Amino acid sequence: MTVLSFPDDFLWGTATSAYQIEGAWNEDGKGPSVWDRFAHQPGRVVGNQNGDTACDHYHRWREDLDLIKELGLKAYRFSISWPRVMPAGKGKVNAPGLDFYDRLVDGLLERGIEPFPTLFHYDLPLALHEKGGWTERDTASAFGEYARVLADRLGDRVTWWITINEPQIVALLGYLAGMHAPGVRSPRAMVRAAHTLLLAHGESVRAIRSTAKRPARIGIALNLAPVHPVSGRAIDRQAAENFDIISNRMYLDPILRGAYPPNLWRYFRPFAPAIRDGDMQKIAEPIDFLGVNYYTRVVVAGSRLIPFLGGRMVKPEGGEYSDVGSETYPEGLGELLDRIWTDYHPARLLVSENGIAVKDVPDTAGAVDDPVRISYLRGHLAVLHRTIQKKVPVIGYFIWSQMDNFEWSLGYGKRFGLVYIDFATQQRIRKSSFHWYAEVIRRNGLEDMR
Ligand code: IFM
Repeated sequence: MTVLSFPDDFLWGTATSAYQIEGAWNEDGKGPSVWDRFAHQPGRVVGNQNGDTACDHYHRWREDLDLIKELGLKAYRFSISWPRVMPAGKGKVNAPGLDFYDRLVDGLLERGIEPFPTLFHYDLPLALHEKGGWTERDTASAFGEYARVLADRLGDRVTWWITINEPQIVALLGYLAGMHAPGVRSPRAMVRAAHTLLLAHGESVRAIRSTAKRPARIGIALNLAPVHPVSGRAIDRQAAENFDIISNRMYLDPILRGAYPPNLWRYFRPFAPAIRDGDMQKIAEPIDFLGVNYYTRVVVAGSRLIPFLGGRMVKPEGGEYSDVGSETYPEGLGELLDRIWTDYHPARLLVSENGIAVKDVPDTAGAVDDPVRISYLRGHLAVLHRTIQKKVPVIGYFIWSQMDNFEWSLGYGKRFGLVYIDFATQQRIRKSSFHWYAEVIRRNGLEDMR
C-alpha cells in the first residue's frame, strides 16, 4: 500500500477555544465576556444552553492534555480567554487567570507538544463591549496591551501565536446578523468592527514581536472559502464576486496587501469606517503564516431582489452535508490554498481548522464510531497532500476539534470532536476518528485510497 507522506516537520494538530471548552466562567477572578452575557439571555442559544461548564477543561486540563499526548499531536491550538487574564479588558491583570495558561503551556511542553495560543476567539471582555466593543478603536489598543501581557509571561516558551480567530465571523454574526455575541444588528457596526479587529491584529503582532523573549512566529486565522456561482449566468457570477469580496478579500487584502479591495466600499459606502493615516500599514504588519480555517465552499445564486450582496447562498443538489448543513467539498481546500498562494504569497500557510459536525452517539458498549468524520478528514488530507506536492508551503493541519464542545448559538448538540464528551458526566470517549488520526500522525501520512 502506498502512503501519502507529509513533510518531516509537518505540524499535526487539533484546535479548541476557551469559551467552548473551559467552563469556570466566573471562577478565580475571571471577568464576564460578551458570550457569558449573550448565552445567559433567553432565546440566544438552542435550548438556552451556555458555556458556564462546557467541557470543564479549566479543571480537567491535565486529563485533556494526556489525551492530546496519546493522540501524538505535534501541536495544539487553544485560545486564551481575555477576561480571564484581564477581567476588565485593560488595566489590572488577574494573576490566577494568567497562571492557568502558564500551567497549560508548561503542561504541553512537558508532553512534547508545541503550544499554539490564539489570543482572541470571540470572548470579548464585557467591560470593553460596554465602551463600544469592536466598534471602538480603543479596543484595538486594549488588545495590544493584552497581547503584551501574554507575550511577557509566555513569550519565553511560546513560539507560535495566532492573534485573532475569524474576524469575519465576529463582524458578520456578532455585529450584522446578531446571531453571535454581542448580538448587534447594524451594517455600520459591522464595518467598524471589522476595521477595529484588523487594527487589533496589527497592534498585537507588534506587541508580541517586541515583547516575547524568543523569536515569535505570528499569524491570524481567517475562515475562508472558495465562492462558486451556481451557474455561468452573469448575475450569478456577479453575486459570487460580491460574496468573495465581503467574506474573503475584505480580510486577505488588508492583511497581506495593505489595502481594502478596490470596490469594497461600493457595498458599504454609507458605512465606511474612518481609516486613519497609518492604519493600513499597521494592519499589514508582516506575519509569519496565514491560518486558514476551511470547512466548505460557498455556492451563490444571484438575485436582483437582494440588495447589497445581490444573491444568496444555495445548497447544490446531490452533495453530502454535515450535521450543521455544510457541504463536504474537499477539493475546495486545494482551490483555496492555491489561490491564496498565487494571489497573496504569504510566508507560510497553515490549515488552522478543518472538521465536520456529525451526529455521534455512543453504542451500547459505549464506543463512538464516526466513519463519516474519518472519510471527511481523509478526503481533505488527500487534497492537502496534493497541494503540498505542488510546493505550496503548508506547514500544518489542525482538526476542529480536539473534543466535542459548545458550538456557539447551536449549543452542545453539534459535535466536531475527535473525543466524545458526555456533557452530563464529563466522561471523555475516544471516537474511532481519534484512533485513525493517531495512526496518520504516527505514519506521518495516510494510505492512498485512489
Ligand atoms: O466552533 C467553531 C469555531 O469556534 C470557529 N470555527 C468554526 C468552528 C465550527 O463551526
